[in-house]
Amino acid sequence: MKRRKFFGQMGMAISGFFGIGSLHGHPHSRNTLPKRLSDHPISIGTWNCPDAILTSGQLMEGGTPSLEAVVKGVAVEEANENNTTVGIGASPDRSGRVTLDACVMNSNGDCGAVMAVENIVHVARLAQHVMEDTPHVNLVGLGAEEFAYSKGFPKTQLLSMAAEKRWKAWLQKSEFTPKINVENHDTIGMLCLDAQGKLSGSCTTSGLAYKMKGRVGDSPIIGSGLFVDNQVGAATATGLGEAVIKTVGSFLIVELMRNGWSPQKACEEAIGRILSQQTGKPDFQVGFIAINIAGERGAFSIHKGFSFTHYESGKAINVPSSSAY
Ligand code: SD4
Repeated sequence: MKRRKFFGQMGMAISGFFGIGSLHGHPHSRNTLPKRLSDHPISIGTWNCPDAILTSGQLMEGGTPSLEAVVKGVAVEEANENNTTVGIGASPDRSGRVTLDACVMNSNGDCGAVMAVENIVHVARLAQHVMEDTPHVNLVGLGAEEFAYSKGFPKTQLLSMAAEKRWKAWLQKSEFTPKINVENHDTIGMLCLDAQGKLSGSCTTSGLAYKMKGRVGDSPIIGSGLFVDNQVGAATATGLGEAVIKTVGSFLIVELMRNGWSPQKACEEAIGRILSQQTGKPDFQVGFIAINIAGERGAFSIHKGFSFTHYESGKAINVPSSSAY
């Protein structure tokens, strides 16, 4: 039954994608994509990230395009040693290495990503270089690191003393249990819509604390951790990446919006898709945020505790997300 429901829903999304049918007529769909309500820039990010959101929002107010705003915005968290899931100060894998993942996507549908990169703080900017200066989309590991040096990025020790201490304490038991709490989930996914109506996004993370060496989650995977389509909207994810990858969550949300779903209903459906693959209440967290080109936003998570931050009239406002449980 569960499988039938899942494939039924998938079929609807696929038929919309190929243009051989549509979701119009579905209770959550509208007949046309909404028009933009105002030309005020919009910035929205996962979790409580006021400084990052203020940075991107104010840059766009000053005329900076959304891609530059989003990369500079997430850079605030990459440089924040107190954020244990992004950039410098992040938690290492179980072998003690801090490895970072990031991606960017712009209003033309161009994208770039780096995965499992050591010694580089600003991996979202590095992903932008992959997008703009190489014929590729993904660079991983040492290749990405060497590419960073060729672009002038400095080599930086990412493992902070505090993170090393936490890792050594974890080694005592070495139990890998991705917990539903903010300490394990501070990945920043950010979506920006500038005054010209150009949409860009970025997602940057160290992934799950004490992951296996070589593990890559959803955050740098285009379509899973982030997807942007300037005709429709954008979505980004945080939480247990394996669950997001299995349902290609961000792409799903954008496709539902293409078929007339509001960002909120589309986020709820993407969480529903994950839940339909589980028996009972899952012991992991996933949260999505989305905006459409009209500037409407949505957010939904499996469990309580997820929040998002958005830019409004010169302020960054943190709002708790609604959730399935
Ligand atoms: C991952 N989605 O690597 C990331 C983890 C995360 O806040 O979102 N942490 O699976």
